[in-house]
Amino acid sequence: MAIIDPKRYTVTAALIYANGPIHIGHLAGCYVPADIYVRYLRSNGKDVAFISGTDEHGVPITIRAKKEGLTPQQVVDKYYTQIDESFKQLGISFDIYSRTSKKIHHETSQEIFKDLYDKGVFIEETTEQYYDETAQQFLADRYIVGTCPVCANPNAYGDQCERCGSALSPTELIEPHSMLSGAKPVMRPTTNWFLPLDTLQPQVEKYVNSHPEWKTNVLGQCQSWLKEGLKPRAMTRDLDWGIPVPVPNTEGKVLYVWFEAPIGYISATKDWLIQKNGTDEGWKKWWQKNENGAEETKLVHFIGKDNIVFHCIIFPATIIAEGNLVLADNVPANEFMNLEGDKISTSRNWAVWLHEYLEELPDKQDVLRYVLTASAPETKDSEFTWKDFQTRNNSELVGIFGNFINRAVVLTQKFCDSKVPAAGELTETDQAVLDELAAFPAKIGDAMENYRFREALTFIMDLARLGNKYLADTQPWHVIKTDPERVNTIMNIALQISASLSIVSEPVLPFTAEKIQKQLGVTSKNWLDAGKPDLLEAGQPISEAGLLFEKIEDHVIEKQIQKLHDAKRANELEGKVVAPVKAEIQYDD
Ligand code: MET
Repeated sequence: MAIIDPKRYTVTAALIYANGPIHIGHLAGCYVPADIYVRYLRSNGKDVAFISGTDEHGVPITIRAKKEGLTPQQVVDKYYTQIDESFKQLGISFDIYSRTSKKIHHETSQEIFKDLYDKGVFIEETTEQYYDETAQQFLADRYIVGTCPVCANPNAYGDQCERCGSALSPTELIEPHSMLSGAKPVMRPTTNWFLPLDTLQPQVEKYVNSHPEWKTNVLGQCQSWLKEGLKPRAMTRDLDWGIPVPVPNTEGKVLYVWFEAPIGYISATKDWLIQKNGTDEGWKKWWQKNENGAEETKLVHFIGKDNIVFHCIIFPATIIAEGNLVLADNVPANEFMNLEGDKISTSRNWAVWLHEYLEELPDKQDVLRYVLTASAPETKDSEFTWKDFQTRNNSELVGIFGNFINRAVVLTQKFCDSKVPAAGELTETDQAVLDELAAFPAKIGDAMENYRFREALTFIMDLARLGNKYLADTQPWHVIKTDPERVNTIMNIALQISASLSIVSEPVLPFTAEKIQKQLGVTSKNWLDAGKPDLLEAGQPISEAGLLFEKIEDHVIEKQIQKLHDAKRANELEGKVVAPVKAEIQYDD
């Protein structure tokens, strides 16, 4: 069961591999919903730590380094900086954006590994793995190339064929050779430490089953793994990039990236405290049960669907074996967002990149946040198209939301001397609108608390619609000729709705909310103040109406679509096949 009324919230967003820039799929799947949730909690006065950072180890980093002719360190430095910067610009309000290459993370994950090792949790096992005698190293699946047994593609990888999309294991490849030296790999014994997921399965199962409130897509994946039966999984790897195994005589071995990466959330929390207070003291309250063994911290992991098994099964198994840490209360993973009818793909450059968006469409952060929330893949895969982006901006943000606030402000300037007028006697219409207004914050909040951000946004837009309808029904522009007193009441109410909108829309549209608050002089950001009929005091000045949203013209959209067509053509010329690529799903490395 979900924790009721926790003392604090630890909210994490996936530690993305620092091997490429951020695209809209990452944002819609994980980062925008996480930020909305956290902003909502903060507005409710909750004690929150919003934790994220980059995952800087594992095979994906080394592959990228090879591709770009850089060292793994150069790759992670480059992408960390870029990712951190673009998240900031989009207003993703992390308390800390850390990196798994930091000393604090190496120490924390080694400590946890050592603790489990000393408790005898791991099984030591020697297995046969492919080894490159020329390069003198064991080969990760991705480093083995050969002919696909399914479609005869001569360049299939040891984990997948990119031509036909089949998932493979290296031993299935025909004529395998090493990507590092071209040599034929040989089988060699190697010893690694395995987490006995099979023996931990009953406890993991109990944990998953105690959360029937989780999203069905998340529970579905968990159940299918559990049904198949969990198998021991190696928590160390033969690789030269990563965190050394803290056990004697283990040169050339590092911690499995999926063992240490989720621990990165804990290290990032420590990093945050160190940066804030000079010491990591106090980290336990965000990650451990209290002295009576009760969980009073609500831990929520925001991730994309490719990370479900790691956050709902493997990391919990580690936590269960460790014994002191809290388990996630919820893992509201989203499905994938597609782009213009095709799967988003980094290798095929089929994506809308955040850093490019921010540059090419400046000051439109909230438009992107809005569109990605309105069409978020909350229950199934969804689709981003530039036409939809344009329509949502022009008809919803400009036509409904911006239009309402703008009218409220402009009419106040015109009819009420740019001040909040005092309300007089209320009509039935006024009272009905104020009653409706009062009910919105709880309704929106309920959707937010239950991770239904699309629904929350629909309600927010309904509130803007309510404002538009109120102005259309009361027609202050006509009434002004006969009854200016009545106009004062109407504008007062319209401004109160606008003020509430600035609070409840803030989680989704923080830049816009800030502008509205400045225009209207709203001082409260407190969710509990939203819906009140007297949020704004009579006499308070209203400042110039700047447009909140602008119409996006066709040529802007056509340019973006053209860019995607160019990418597609370049792929065709390079002979890249348009099969969904498992390499980007990173089930395992
Ligand atoms: N690095 C992983 C990814 O990008 C996420 C790790 S979350 C602990 O899929």
